Amino acid sequence: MSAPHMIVDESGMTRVDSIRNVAIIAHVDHGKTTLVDAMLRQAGAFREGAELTDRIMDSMDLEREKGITIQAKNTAVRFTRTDGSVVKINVVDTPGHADFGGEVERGLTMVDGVILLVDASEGPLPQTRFVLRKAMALDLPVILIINKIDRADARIAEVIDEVYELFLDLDAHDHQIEFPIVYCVARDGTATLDLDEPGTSLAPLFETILTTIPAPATDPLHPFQARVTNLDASSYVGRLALCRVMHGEVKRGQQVAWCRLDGTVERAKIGVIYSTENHERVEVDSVGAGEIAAISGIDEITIGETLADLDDPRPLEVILIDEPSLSMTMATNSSPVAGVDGDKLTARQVKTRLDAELVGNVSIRVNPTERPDTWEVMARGELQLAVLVEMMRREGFELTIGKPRVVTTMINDVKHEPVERLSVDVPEEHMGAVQALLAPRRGRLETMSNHGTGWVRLEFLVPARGLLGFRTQFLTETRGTGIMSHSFETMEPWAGEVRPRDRGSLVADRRGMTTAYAITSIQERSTLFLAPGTDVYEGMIVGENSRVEDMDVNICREKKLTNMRTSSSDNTVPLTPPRLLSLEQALEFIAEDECVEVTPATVRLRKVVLDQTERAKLTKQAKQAKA
Ligand SMILES: Nc1nc2c(ncn2[C@@H]2O[C@H](COP(=O)(O)OP(=O)(O)OP(=O)(O)O)[C@@H](O)[C@H]2O)c(=O)[nH]1
Ligand SMILES: [Mg+2]
Repeated sequence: MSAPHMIVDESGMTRVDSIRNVAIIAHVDHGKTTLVDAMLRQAGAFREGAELTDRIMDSMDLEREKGITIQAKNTAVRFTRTDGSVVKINVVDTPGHADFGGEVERGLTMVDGVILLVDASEGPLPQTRFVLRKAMALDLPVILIINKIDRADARIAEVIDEVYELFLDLDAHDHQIEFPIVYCVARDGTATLDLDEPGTSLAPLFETILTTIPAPATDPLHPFQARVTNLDASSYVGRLALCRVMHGEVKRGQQVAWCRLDGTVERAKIGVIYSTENHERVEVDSVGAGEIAAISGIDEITIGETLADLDDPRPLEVILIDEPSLSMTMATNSSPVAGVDGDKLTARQVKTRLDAELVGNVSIRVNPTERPDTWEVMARGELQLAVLVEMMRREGFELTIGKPRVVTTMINDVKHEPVERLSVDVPEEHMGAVQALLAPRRGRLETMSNHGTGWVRLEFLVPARGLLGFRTQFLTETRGTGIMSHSFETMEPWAGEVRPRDRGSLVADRRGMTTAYAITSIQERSTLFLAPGTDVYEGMIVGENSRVEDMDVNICREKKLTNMRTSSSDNTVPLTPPRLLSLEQALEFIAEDECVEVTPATVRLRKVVLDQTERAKLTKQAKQAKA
């Protein structure tokens, strides 16, 4: 590695001019990871003829399957200036889905500026607002990229206006509004500063990064200091602390001070040091100010701690991130068919796994409950919870997951709840239906814009509670055409009652195997979640009733064998295909007294109380208590 190039700027600050640290932030799917691909390609990260995968940074299985980024990750590309000097640009790719916002907050602590990327047709959406608000709070300089300008429905000028409006809405200072704009087609790897001149490479973007994102500032007299911003594990060296070095330098094997979150300072020895080159880690002997490095050797280090000079340890302040807004219970599997296909069944195994998750996942919290086999897991949203559960079932766990609930807090003795900013795009004719859906959920219409294409965009502020289970109804009401997204906005005083699901569940009344015969008669009154030939047990939810109440059904009924054919049309009643629920949909669907059984092979919905007599008793008691 070449020696860092230091300069002293006008204000007398020393800067590491051979480095730039930048994060790419945006709403989901606007093209961040695709842009990182193109940056890597053009920086010569891949050998000639190497097989290239798309979205190379989305390396987790679930990221590839879902087509979204879940964890923030960093890459580094080298850019040669016209004078021949080389600059290393560390790029942090962040997730755009609101549930993984904690990753964005963490990513921002590593960088000196951001690329705010906005889709040329979709414009700013709730998560654009969320991430920009976070970047502005840290006063990070912004480069605006309008991406996907190749889209036939691109509306570039309008989208830029919307971005300016967003900045004003977030009370931006003058210097924050003076951002450069780069127009890109990330998929083709092109960028231009002038729409009349189509781009041919990303060079204009690299140039803009060098001029807009300040080189890392450092104090040459300050003792060594590095902030731990992320954790990773390596099978060779164990836990890795991802650090942003603020001042000084650190060498392999060096003794340092480890300033812990609890305020204590311990002596520690640096193991191996890795620096990022392209999308890979390479071992280096030392790292200096401004760099992002992965350091091994300290097995219990966690996010937010500081590595510092042994003789003059100065801890950095701990960066707080938003609290989780949703919680659910996670317990061992208590269904009658527990243990059939999983191999991690005990409370101790669940606890150990949750503890491991807490170490690297800063936006999750886990609390004990009064039951030794049950925990309360708190996260930013349903998808984040579902991703954790999905990872665990793939590892062999069997679990019982309770209904997600919003997390409330007391502010000045008043109960407050999280409120989300919801944006929906729907064909004009469905506008009324969407408003009708949101009214009982206490949604307040904030803005409405009509792009003159037959589609409207509505923005609401809705208590997070009101959005639980909303997506399914929204898709039904808009005939599957509507697009929605939401992101945390603020805490507000409790809004009062929100109307729950207006349909009950169909519940199996015995253990057995479902039959086509029983299903044909039940399907007229309901939507079924499973096909004939499925094993069920008493208390398992098999479908959605068309009425508000739950209904116990015998879905295993066999046709009575008689000598006479009762009807010639016996086998002609067609079976409606079942609505198979994904884990997320199952979590959305369940009511207060229901839960989801998750095993490596299946997702089943069930009543918390399985026995129908006992359940009927409880329902009656609840009714009496209400009256
Ligand atoms: N037409 C067009 N499509 C693009 C362009 N850039 C990206 N896409 C497509 O947009 C989709 C989303 O791209 P990603 O790069 O995964 O988006 P992302 O912002 O990383 O998404 P998250 O990480 O989940 O927030 C992919 O299907 C890309 O192929 C572009 O310049 N033009
Ligand atoms: Mg991505």
